[in-house]
Amino acid sequence: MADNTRAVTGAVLSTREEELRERAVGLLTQVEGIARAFPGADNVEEDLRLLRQARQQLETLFLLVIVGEFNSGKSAFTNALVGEPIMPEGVTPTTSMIHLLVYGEPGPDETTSDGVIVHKHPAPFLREINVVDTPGTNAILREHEAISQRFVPRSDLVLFVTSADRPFSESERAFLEEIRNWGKKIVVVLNKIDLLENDAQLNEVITFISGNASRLLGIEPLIFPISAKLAERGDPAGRFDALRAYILETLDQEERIRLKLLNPLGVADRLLARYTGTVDERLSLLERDAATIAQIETHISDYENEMRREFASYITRVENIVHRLNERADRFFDEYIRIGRVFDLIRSENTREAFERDVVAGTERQIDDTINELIDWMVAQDLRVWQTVTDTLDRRALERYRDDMIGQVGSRFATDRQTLITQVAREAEGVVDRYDQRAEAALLATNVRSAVAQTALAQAGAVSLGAIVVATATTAAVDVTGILAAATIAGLGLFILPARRRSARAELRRKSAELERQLTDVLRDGFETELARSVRRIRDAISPYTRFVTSERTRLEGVRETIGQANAANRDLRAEVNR
Ligand SMILES: Nc1nc2c(ncn2[C@@H]2O[C@H](COP(=O)(O)OP(=O)(O)OP(=O)(O)O)[C@@H](O)[C@H]2O)c(=O)[nH]1
Ligand SMILES: [Mg+2]
Repeated sequence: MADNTRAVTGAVLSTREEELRERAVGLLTQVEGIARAFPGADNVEEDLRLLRQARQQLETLFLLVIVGEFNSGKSAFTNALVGEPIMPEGVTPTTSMIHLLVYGEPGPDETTSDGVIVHKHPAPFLREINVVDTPGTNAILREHEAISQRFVPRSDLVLFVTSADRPFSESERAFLEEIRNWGKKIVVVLNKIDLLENDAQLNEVITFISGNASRLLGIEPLIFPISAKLAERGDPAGRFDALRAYILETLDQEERIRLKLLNPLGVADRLLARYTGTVDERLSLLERDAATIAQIETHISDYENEMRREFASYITRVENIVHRLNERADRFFDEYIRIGRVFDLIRSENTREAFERDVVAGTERQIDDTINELIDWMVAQDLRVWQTVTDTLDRRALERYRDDMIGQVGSRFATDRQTLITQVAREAEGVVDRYDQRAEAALLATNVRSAVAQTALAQAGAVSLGAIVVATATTAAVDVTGILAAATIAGLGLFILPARRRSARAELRRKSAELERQLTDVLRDGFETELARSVRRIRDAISPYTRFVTSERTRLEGVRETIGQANAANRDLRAEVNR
């Protein structure tokens, strides 16, 4: 052919085949990237090995792999196929390693790094096809089966050898299922037909095999009845010709290349299906984590709402106290700023004493008690929300067993995640255990005080909010009365007193309203700052968990998308190869 470009797989590929081969390599690279997105997961190393092999497999001769239960006659069949007694046969489990038969001058057997024994032989059959004889399945020697299992993904075509005296056993069904899951084409070799008495028995066995294959595995494989033993002796009763013709002629050059190109697609398919499962499992786990975090957020916003609602009632209480103070001050002026009291007014000491007795009264205590009550209540709420958060996290941490039962989530991811939740839960628990309500209240009081100290309300020497309020109110009163005493009365005379009283009251009312407003502002600011600090502390404590859930979800959504693209590429390529 004119467009032949490159010699691989023992054949010369057409441009189209070469292009498909390159696309298959591209797909394998893509799947490799996906595998690497699961660092530490159980199968990743093995998967990367498989993908490397699938890529190498595209460069080698067509690989025919003989599998089946121990003693079914795989080695005898291999010998008959190649036409040389290369493989030892035996009644007990005989073949214990993978044997690769390739064309070449015989020399000492080589063993590859992955434990495959390579035999070179100049048998004509091997010019176009490499043959692999495998250890039997279902032997008492379990590692034999594992070795063969691991090799299956490399095959371009699987010949499944079953023995006429025990066809289609349960272990054969299981092994066939494995092969099918790699997307392999399976051909059944029914061996030892010389043990059957007649054609009726043979037909019975064939019907039994094909019935079970389609019922249990959904496949309809070609079945070639043979006797390897007779074939080895060159006896036509071994019925080897049909099988040989199938392998060499039906599976012509083009068909072999097609099967070879399908090989990596089957591997990609299976790995992608598994990764899809892993991603889905992880995402559903993370979804429940996100629900837990959302639940905590709900607790936090409930807490904030409850705090603000309740705080408003405390504000009202403080406002009422100040309001009553102002009312008393108002009455005080009504009573004191009159001509009959002029001597008291002139001696401002007396006025101050009277003011403190009649107006201020227990205001300082009342305010301070209310503020302390507010602080205690805030501290109790803070502790309560911590307990709720701890409970929520603990419940999630305990759901581990249920989650684990759902499936293999991939060991490192699962343990990382579990460690994180447990850690965060422990930390929250630690906060609850060590919670010192008195110390928290003292801290809160200090914070409120220092917030007040930075405002216009600040009064030198006043340590509590109550003291500040009282000092402010008194100062205002003294200011007002002071004007009267020092300047007005002496300078302008008594006749203007009623007018001054009006303006003094107005001035005091203005100052009182200002005081009330400032006080509310200060309290609200202090409260909001403390509430924000409390909420931030909770969010900080759970943030490692929140960050993990958010970043893993984003990452896995990305991986899921990449898997989707790889699946689509795989489907397209398969359709193209099968065209
Ligand atoms: N009657 C009969 N015996 C056969 C036939 N093919 C193989 N045998 C015998 O069955 C036994 C097992 O043959 P092997 O070729 O070693 O079987 P195997 O599947 O390679 O076995 P393991 O390597 O142990 O998995 C030997 O004694 C063979 O002589 C056959 O067509 N007819
Ligand atoms: Mg053998």
